[in-house]
Amino acid sequence: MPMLIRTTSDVAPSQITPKSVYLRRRAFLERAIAMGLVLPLLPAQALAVGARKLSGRPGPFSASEKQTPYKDVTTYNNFYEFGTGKDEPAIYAPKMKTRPWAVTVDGEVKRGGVFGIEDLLKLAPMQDRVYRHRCVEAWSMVIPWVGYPLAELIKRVEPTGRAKYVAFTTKLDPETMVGTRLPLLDWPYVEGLRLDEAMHPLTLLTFGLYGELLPNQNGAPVRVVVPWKYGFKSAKSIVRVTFTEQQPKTAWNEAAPNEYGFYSNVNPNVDHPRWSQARERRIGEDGFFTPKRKTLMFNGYANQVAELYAGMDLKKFF
Ligand SMILES: Nc1nc2c(c(=O)[nH]1)N[C@H]1C(S)=C(S)[C@@H](COP(=O)(O)O)O[C@H]1N2
Ligand SMILES: [Mo]
Repeated sequence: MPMLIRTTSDVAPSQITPKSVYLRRRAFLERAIAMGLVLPLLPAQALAVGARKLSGRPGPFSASEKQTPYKDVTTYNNFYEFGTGKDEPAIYAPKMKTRPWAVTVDGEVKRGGVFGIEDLLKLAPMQDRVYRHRCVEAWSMVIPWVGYPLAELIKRVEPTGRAKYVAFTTKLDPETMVGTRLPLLDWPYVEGLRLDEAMHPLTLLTFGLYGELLPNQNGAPVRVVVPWKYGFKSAKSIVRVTFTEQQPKTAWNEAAPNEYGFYSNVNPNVDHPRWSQARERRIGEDGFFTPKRKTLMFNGYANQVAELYAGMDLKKFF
């Protein structure tokens, strides 16, 4: 992957051009070059302007494991708003409009308000971070995300002394989100973290993957990624971030409280009532004879996060 060292402040809204416009522009440039109208000395960058590129400085905590192929990352998804099939988000989500987009920050904060997506993109320098991603369904991927710590946003909005939790609400658009016409979950999708989990430097406010803006099926234009928790804690296509004193009600916990706890830290010693969590299938390497991988405590991030849960019974607070 080319490492375009580029901070968000360099990403003007005008640079995030739809691919069609970019392709037309490139075709025009190529014709112009062929006709000798433009010197073909244009730096490679000039042709890349308008691409939906988004990459950053190399960030901390990156896993060195083999990355899951882009194709799998973008076609094997859980995004129930677009259906329960793994292939359905890639089919239906492209219709979702992600511009204009605003995220409301409210609740127990001193400087809440409405943040346009272009402002959020510029709030802090982008980082490239490769994280392991462990779904509660016992499969995993390794994904190169692009984003910055959620803590950057939290510090700017100044939570009050009463704020103990943060809730993330996903967009609800029954027009394009065909799955929300069915009562699969109590829509809109809501997830939540304890404030210290949300402030942890691993928790990423995420705008891209594989060096480009997030495809819609992966949660465009902005999602969270919390790599030591089961995937469902990482809410996609967020429109609201609410700081609360009480633990927020979250979609999966409300739907099946005995199966999906509020914490949902990856834990090979606490099985799901209907299956083991001791092992996982790594997407992209699952041949018939491929052995499953051992699931690691906190998905391998124990050194970073175990202290958040010191003294807690993780079987009780699963
Ligand atoms: N809004 C919303 N966010 C969601 C989901 C969802 O159904 N709706 N699914 C979750 C689950 S179960 C997983 S495993 C991850 C999948 O993220 P990915 O498709 O980018 O790999 O998104 C999570 N975030
Ligand atoms: Mo998941």
